[in-house]
Amino acid sequence: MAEAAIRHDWTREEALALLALPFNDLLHRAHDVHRRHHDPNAVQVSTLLSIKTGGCPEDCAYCPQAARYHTGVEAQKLLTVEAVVERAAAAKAAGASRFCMGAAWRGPKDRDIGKVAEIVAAVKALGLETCATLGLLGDGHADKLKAAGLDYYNHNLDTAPEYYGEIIHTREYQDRLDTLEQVRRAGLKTCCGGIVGMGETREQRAGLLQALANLPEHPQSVPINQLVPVPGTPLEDAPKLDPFEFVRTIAAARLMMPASIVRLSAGRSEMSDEMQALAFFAGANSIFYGEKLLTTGNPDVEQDRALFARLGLHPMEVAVESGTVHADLFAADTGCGGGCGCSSEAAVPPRTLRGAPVVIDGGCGCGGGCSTEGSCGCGGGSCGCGSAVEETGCGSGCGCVAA
Ligand code: SAM
Ligand code: DTB
Ligand code: SF4
Repeated sequence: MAEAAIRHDWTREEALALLALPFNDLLHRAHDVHRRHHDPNAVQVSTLLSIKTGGCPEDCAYCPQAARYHTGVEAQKLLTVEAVVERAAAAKAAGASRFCMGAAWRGPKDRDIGKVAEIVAAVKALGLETCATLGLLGDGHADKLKAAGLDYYNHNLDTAPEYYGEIIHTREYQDRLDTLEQVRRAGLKTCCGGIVGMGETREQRAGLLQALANLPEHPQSVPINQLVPVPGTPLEDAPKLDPFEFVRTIAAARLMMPASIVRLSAGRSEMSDEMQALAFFAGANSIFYGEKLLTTGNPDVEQDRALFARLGLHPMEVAVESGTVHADLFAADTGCGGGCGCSSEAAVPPRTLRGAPVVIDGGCGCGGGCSTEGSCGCGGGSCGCGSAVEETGCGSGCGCVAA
């Protein structure tokens, strides 16, 4: 199947025409393109942590962390390296492959960047992909973050250029484009999307997608957030968006940025399982995983594990410097990679990679009798190679058949 063209010349009319297609036609087209570019059953799994909460001087009308709104979010200082590492390790153990760190700043000061770089390096050392969202970047900031091991920088366009002035007055659209330029120049991957359900029109949703798709490079990751209306913010009473309109936005994002990972981002707590399933069908292939976003709620891990199992979804495999990591939402129950006949095994689907069985080394601890232990020879976690052990590529000298 041929891949769809990667275009940067989308007109507003074209984007709007996609959003206006009959729902079935739109979903059919989006799902077709999705299958040509992606494994339709693989979903990238990221966990988010607010490393510096609240007290932000900006006036983003959706944001519970803006100091000027009375939302009950208390301002806190930047977390310590140790505190962040503890949360990142827990996220990894629960099955996340990327750790995204957010700070309620207009942008980091020079003195902040060194501290965040230290945090990024420590999280990266756990074998996780790293992402940060710190606001507008100053000279040299992106390079320093890249040098520390940052993989992605998240900076959203948020909405269409012509609606932006209704939402934010303390920074310009162009400021955002400038930060995105710095991110690309530093060789970081871009995570850039927006929010829908802020009272914008369909044409303005088309405008957001047009602005994203016509960036010099499509963002590798495109978060589509549904507004989480927080009491105390100017948008607390924004009219609720029709769920089909949200799914249409995901589908159009998939069609306009065929190779990008599209994240079904904030707002999942308010979505039914059926709506999320439609969004995955329409081309979403990433989620935030874990009970909290930055300050608001997200589905709990058990709910997401159950949803993945019901839909036959599996976490996307990601490449990190130490090899390939198979995020495994299910293994986290006992740390066992499955195949051992333990009580949680029923929840562990069989895994293969390029046709070969995959052994997850989670410190199995199942007391032996695990069929995969026998073939791997690593004793169920004593091989010491870190995270995911593949029979075909462990490379750690642990004595497994392929080592
Ligand atoms: N302060 C930095 C900035 O604004 O770039 C980083 C953190 S900020 C919270 C990151 C993004 O979260 C925003 O650009 C916005 O898209 C999203 N966001 C914030 N509040 C939200 C809400 N109530 N609902 C949905 N998305 C939200
Ligand atoms: C993004 O696009 N969405 C995330 C992440 N990037 C930083 C943030 C969602 C925040 C939702 C409101 C809150 O939890 O404070
Ligand atoms: Fe501050 Fe970011 Fe919230 Fe805007 S979105 S108020 S910049 S934390």
